[in-house]
Amino acid sequence: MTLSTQDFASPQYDLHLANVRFVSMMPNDEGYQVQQGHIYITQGKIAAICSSPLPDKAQHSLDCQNKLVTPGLIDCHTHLIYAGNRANEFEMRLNGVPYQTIAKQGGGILSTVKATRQASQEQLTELALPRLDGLLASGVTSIEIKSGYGLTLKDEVKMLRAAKALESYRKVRVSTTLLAAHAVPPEFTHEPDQYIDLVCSEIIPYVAQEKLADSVDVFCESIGFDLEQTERVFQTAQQHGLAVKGHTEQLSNLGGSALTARYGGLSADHIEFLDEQGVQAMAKAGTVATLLPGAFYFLRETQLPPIDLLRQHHVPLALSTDLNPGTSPFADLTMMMNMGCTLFGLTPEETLRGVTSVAAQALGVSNSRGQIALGFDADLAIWDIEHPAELSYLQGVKRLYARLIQGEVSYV
Ligand code: DI6
Ligand code: FE
Repeated sequence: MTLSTQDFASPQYDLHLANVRFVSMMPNDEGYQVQQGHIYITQGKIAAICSSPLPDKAQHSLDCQNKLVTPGLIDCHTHLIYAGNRANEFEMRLNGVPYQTIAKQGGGILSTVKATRQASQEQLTELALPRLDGLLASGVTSIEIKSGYGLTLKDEVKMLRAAKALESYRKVRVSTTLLAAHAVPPEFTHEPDQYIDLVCSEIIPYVAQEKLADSVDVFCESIGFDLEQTERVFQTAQQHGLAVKGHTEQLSNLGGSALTARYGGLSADHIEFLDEQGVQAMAKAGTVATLLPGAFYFLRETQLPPIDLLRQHHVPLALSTDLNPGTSPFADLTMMMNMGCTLFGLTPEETLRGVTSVAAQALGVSNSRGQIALGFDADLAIWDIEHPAELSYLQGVKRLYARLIQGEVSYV
């Protein structure tokens, strides 16, 4: 099964994916609706979907021999760029020291900040490649990457540039998020408000002007930033035309998700401690709930996100790795689909929506990615599986045949 080039005078399509079975993941579909047919791609977009081959010719054709095609998976919440690792803290936690205590003693996020500040932009990109390769092997075509381990203008910018540079090393689409408000840096330990002044007066304006980030995120938590500080960051982000999202209700209920919703946030993420008021606010604003079972699992949390309430209020559920060195060292999105089912009780169908169409919504790209639909970007994953539920089921076995990004085929 190789890509064959045919010699047609003026082909109407660039690529014909022949004999596919596919799940479109369109919002109004009921169930998976595995369909059979042919997908035609022109200029990186899905130009035709039909049950039998078209008479019009395509320049290239790939016989998929009934393999299953899904939208390319989207990992909508990662901290992929960092230096060092925190295996020692994992060990400390298992010896009984809580995550929050480690953080308060200058470990946790701040230990990664130290290592990340010491690394060059090029080193950060290079260190991220093996982790990125893990995600790509699990079918990822788009990934969001946050800063947040620099906490100075220079180091946050370095992280965002290192993240974007990954696109020139691998076939992947990177969205970037400024998370300067991830932790209070050591220079500001006793003046967190002054750090927020710096974030609002210098870091956000520079990042917006240089177009280094698509969104701005805040860790709204007792070991992060309070509601007032979070709101100042959101206001400034909006003034600079950047979307907002939040790390909210992960370890306690501060009301950060409702605040994120009030600012029209794309997503509120973690949300284990979210209450019904927060759920209602998110439903009203159309804010996506991003579930991160890897962090829940790795921190051995017991408070489950309010999945039933979110369903009742029709809040869209995204699912992501939260890949980071402290709370979710997992570079595999299908493994998160498995954990979404086993730990949070999601159905395999919900998890597939959560890493395709809903993840696209969490990144503000739902009009062009995350579905197999006419006019959408031809970002696809081709799998050696029978049924989409298998993605949430078997783990540790290579099932990805190929990925397509804007119609370009790659076999990793
Ligand atoms: N919540 C998390 O789980 C990550 N960031 C956040 O705000 C943890 C990041 C880390 O521990 O390095
Ligand atoms: Fe996170």
